[in-house]
Amino acid sequence: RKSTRQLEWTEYHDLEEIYQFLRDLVKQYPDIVTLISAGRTYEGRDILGVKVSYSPANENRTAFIESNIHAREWITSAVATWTLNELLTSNEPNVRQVAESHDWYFVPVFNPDGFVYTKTTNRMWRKTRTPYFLCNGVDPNRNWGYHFNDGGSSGDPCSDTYRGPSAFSETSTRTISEFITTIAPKLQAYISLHSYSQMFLLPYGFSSAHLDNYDQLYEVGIKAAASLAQRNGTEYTVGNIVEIMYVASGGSMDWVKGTFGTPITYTYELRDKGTYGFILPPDQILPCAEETFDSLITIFEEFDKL
Ligand code: ING
Ligand code: ZN
Repeated sequence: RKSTRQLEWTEYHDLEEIYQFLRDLVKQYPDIVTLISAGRTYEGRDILGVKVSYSPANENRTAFIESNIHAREWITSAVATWTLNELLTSNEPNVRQVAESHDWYFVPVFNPDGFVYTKTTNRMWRKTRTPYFLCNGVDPNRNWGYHFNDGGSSGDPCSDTYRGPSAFSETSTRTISEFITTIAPKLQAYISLHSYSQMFLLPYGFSSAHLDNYDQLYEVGIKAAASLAQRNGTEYTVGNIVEIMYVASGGSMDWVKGTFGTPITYTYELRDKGTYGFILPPDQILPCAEETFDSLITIFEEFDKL
């Protein structure tokens, strides 16, 4: 199919290219990939994603991959789309096993309004674009309805971590949360991709307590970090959000974990550790995606044998 332009992961793409990639996958794998609308935005954009399913028997092992909830973290949607492609095309037996024994949801751009703004106007934009008084935007990872406004968020609309006037004030977080609620009973895993710092973050962002299945997540996280490091030597730290980073309440992973008790919940802070920060050069997309993918496979292999 020469007419469609495949993503190549040698450069960062804009929203329409990413959406076209999703639509093309549906055409290419009509029995396996379906297009979903996970929500919409303040500016009226659709929040597109795909469901990948090799068998209806996989329903109760559903994994959800979130990326680009923060607009400037371009590497996260690049890694997510690469991962999606790899699950569909890899010939490695262990990858096929993981890919075909789970249902997958990918929503590569959680914050389309902010993402478009980073392409047109301000590369370092983080938030949504909803106007509030003299400023624009809510931090969409401080706006979710579990321990909303319980530390590490701002009440100032001009702050980069503005939590919004109320939980789910943002059209995007509210509509995505409604979508997640429809599949939540089946969720085995919720993986959130951020950058940067090279970390595996475990719930919760409002508390340093080791809650729920912290020990299990930590143990598997260490194994995931080891398999990630094996490819290129990239080192990741594993731990509770508050303990290894900072207090941050109202995040999406906290809401999923706290509301539905989803067993596998990780937030990745992808490359690098600050040399380029959010402006990670495109020649790092592939190595970053490959090593991240190795760790994801390890996470599912480890949890599936527990
Ligand atoms: N990091 C995340 C942030 O929103 C995080 C870390 C994850 C906080 C999950 C709370 C919950 O600040 C980046 N880089 O955005
Ligand atoms: Zn982020």
